[in-house]
Formats: sequence, C-alpha cells, structure tokens
Amino acid sequence: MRPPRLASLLLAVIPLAAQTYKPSESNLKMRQWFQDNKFGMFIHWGVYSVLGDGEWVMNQRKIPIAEYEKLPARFNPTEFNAAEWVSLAKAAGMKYITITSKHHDGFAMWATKQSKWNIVDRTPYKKDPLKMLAEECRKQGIKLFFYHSHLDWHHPDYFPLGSTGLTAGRPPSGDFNRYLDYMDAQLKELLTGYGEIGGVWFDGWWDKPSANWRLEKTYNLIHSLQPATLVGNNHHRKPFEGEDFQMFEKDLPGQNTAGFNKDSEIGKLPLESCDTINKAWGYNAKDKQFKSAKDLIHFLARAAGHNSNFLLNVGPTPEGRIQPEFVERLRAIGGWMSKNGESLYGTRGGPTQPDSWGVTTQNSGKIFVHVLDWHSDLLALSKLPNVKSAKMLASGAAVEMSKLTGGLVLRIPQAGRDPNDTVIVLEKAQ
Ligand code: FHN
Repeated sequence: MRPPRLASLLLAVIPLAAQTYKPSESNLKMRQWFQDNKFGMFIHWGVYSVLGDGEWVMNQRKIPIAEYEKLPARFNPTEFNAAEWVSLAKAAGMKYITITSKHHDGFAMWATKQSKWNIVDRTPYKKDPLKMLAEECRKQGIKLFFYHSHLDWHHPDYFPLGSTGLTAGRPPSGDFNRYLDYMDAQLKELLTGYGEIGGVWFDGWWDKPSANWRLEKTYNLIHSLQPATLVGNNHHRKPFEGEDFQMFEKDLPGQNTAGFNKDSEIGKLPLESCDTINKAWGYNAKDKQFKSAKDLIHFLARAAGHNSNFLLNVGPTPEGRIQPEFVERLRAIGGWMSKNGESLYGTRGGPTQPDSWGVTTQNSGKIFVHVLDWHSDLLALSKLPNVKSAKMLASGAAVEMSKLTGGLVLRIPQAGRDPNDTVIVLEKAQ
C-alpha cells in the first residue's frame, strides 16, 4: 500500500478554517443607518395572542401541540391595519420596525410554502400581515426587520430537544439538519418576497447552546440574498462571526439587572437594547404594569448615551390592535422626540461617562447633555472637549457655564426644564 501523501494527511488533520466574514459596503452603510436612526418598534405578535397570556403561553401552561393547534381557528385579526401601525411608529419617532415572523411556537406569520403551520393556511383571516406591513413600511419610509426564532416548539425535526418546550409533545427523534434546512428555506422566502429587509433578529439559540446551528450557512444565505441586511442574534453572548449588530434584552449594554447579560460582553458592532412597555412581550391582557412615558424616554436617552439603539416593544391584541395604553405612551414619546430628536438621531455616545444624573450624546459639532435625574442647579461634567456655548435645546435659551480644565459646570435653569429629559446643547469649539 502506498503511504498517504503529506497534503492529504494535512487535509485530514487540519480543520478547514472558518471563513472570516467581510461585510459588504451596503452592509456597512446599513450599520451606520441603524446607529443614526436610534429608535425602533418591536412587535411580538402571533397566534399566542389569542390566549392573552404572553408569547410563552404554550410552554408555561404546558399546552401540547395537538391542543395548541386549535388556536389558529380563533385567530382572526380583522382590525389589523398596517398603515395605522406604521404611522404610530412614525409618530413616536421610530425609524424601523422589528416584527416576529416566527416565535418559539413555530407559527409563521406569513404565507410560507414550507409548512401549513402559518397564518394564511390555518386561520380564518387567511391573509399575510407581513406582506401588508412590508408594503406599508416601504410607503412610509420605515425599515422592516424580522425577529425569527431558531427555537421551535412545534417542528418535529427540532431534535434533540433543548431546555424549553419539553411538554409540547414533540416526537423523541428527528433530523436537526432537516429542521435547519426548513428554517433556511423560510428565511429565503422572507428575504426574497418582502422587499428590502433591514435586519434579521434571531432568538432562541440559547435553548441548546451546544447544538450545531450551522449559523455560518444561515448568515451567508441572508447576506447572499440581501448583503445589506443586518444579522443580529439574541444569544446573550459577545457577537459571533457573521453578525452585524449586538442586542441586549431588558438592559443597557454593560448592565445585567434582568439576568440575560451575564455572558454578554460588549463587542464592537452597533448596539441595541430592547424592552417592553408593561412586563410582557406578547399580548398579555392582565399585565397592567405599564412603564410611564417618562421611564421610556429615560431608557431611550440612556441607551443613546451608551451608544445604543432602543427597540421598544408592543404586543398587539388578537384582533390586531395596539392597546390604548401603548398608543398613549408612544405618542407622548413622539411629543418629546419632536422637540429633542436632534439630541438622538445621528448621534453616538457622548464624551462624559453615563451616570445616575443622565448621559451625553454627540455628533461632529455638538454635545447633548440629557439631564434625567438631577434636580439641583449646578451640574459638573468631565471629559469634555473645548466648548463654545451652552443652550437649552428646546427653547434656545442660553445656559450659564463655567469652564474648568477637562470639563465644565453648567447652571441649569429651573424654568424651562422638561419633566422627561432636559437637553442642553453644547457647541464644540472647532
Ligand atoms: O424568549 C424570548 C422572549 O419571548 C422574547 O422574544 C425576548 C425578546 O428579547 N427574547 C427571548 C428571551 O431571551
């Protein structure tokens, strides 16, 4: 027998190096667009809304698939009006919408051809809301992102099972690669039939972190179909190869009050924090613990001060309406944004470290001081470049300032303070 040649030996022992992802020019532009535009609407909407108990209801109430499959017959969102949703997002000052194409229950909210487990084939509604939303977003100049769950409590090939959905009654065998083919085929539909897609927001990887999710293949597929589409994955870790932005759930980057971010070191990609208005993501009829508009404006400003976007969630009703408590808060945020938007759009995190009093944001010529929790008159700011002037952003009234080495002290007038966030604009000396 001839000895194996060195080249074949090497090939056998050296694993093929993973390809390094090089984002396209259009993708880099989209990242910049994303960072400039700061504020998006998250929409958790699916067949679970029928039970009015959040998007995890199948798992929480241990509903087996056979029972859960009765829900679509009761899902008839005849009041859904894409134009109203998009206009509401715009009125709040939001520039993009991220909607659940598929959540963990596997139910597709569009006319997929890969399975009948979808809104068109299984519900009396019979229409494709994502199509209508995509069309309306295009008309109104809002970018559309899809939230897509890796995790699937319904698909028979999601095997081995992960850590959730264990009472769904899925078969004790299955071909995970076949499941991933199915998921990729669904993603291909979403990236070819719904116009320009701003991003894909994955979730559910954490259900089985040691599985081979073939992420590279899925990410390559997305980038080959739409190179500009931003890929993000809510795996609660530092970004993986092939991703374009990093998200933080119910916390600002670097914080971990909600428990999701114990392993999520901040990477170098654009950042996004997401949160809910009440406690729930999907519609929850009993959850009345609404954050105030002021709380939400604070989160938005603090996110920007941490160099991050804010993706604020609504969970529409099974009829297709966004509940009045959400509408009221979104309009109030929009009121503040209409006067203070300049302090967020097109900015990045400012020079002064975020602190309990507030944060700073900046663009090339200006620094915006967001006074959030500070009630006395003098406020000292460090790490500032040379500044020419200080004014109230909303009124243009001059603000007294006193320069120190490496910083300054502002006297913030009591009159003209905004109860949500008083913004003072400092003009940088060129
Ligand atoms: O399990 C999901 C949850 O339902 C929701 O979609 C949030 C949104 O960030 N993410 C998951 C939990 O990490």
